[in-house]
Amino acid sequence: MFKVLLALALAPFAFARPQDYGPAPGPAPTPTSSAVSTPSAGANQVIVQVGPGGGFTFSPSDIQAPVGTLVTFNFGASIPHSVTQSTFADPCTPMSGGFDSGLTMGTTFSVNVTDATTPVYFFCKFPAHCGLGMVGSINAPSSGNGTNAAFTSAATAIGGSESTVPDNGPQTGGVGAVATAGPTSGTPSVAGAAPTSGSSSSGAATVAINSGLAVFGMVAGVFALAL
Ligand SMILES: *[C@@H]1O[C@H](CO)[C@@H](O)[C@H](O)[C@H]1NC(C)=O
Ligand SMILES: *[C@@H]1O[C@H](CO)[C@@H](O)[C@H](O)[C@H]1NC(C)=O
Ligand SMILES: [Cu+2]
Repeated sequence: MFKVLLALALAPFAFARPQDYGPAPGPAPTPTSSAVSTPSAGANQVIVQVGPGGGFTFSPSDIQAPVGTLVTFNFGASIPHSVTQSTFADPCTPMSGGFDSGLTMGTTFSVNVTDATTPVYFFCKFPAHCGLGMVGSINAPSSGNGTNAAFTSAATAIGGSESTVPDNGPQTGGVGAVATAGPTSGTPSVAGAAPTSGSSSSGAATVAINSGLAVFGMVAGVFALAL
């Protein structure tokens, strides 16, 4: 009886564990961010929540980040969004040569800041989201022409007349900030620790570690049953 209880007690741990690090709805993302920044010794990383709380926003949306910063977008699991590079002049239109996560959910997508003097503007291509103000920027000027606020106003001015943008899947590259891979499954908590060992493998490491936790939990459950 005890063995069975132990197994039952361990089983939920195995499957709940990755979820512990998932995007927390409402005002709870603070533990996630601190869990992310603490282990990433020396590595510059900014985590951006995509559509937090079911809203049409990037949080934060006005990102200031020096060269070498990995800006990691954490896509929630509820509805698809994208982070698609555009231009100040055309907020809701993909930029030629820009990065694009493609529509995705339950994944992370990272860009590396390669030129801090070039403002990087981006939007979500899910129909209507850009016109609702689902846009953001990296290293936009804080005043004068090209601010994040002006960019957001330009997007909401387009509003319902936003044209639908086809989704051709992820596009690597970018201007001012560069993606080297498409979105990867997993949580950003472990990706936060990964930049020290490289960029493109961080998502894979996340999946491997989460799978490892699940396997550990299952093995522990089996051992308990065998006792
Ligand atoms: C980001 O790009 C810089 C070069 O601009 C490179 O030195 C650095 O290793 C890159 N960081 C990541 C995490 O890919
Ligand atoms: C305003 O800033 C944007 C983004 O940097 C730039 O593309 C545009 O040319 C600027 N316009 C003027 C009038 O300086
Ligand atoms: Cu969206």
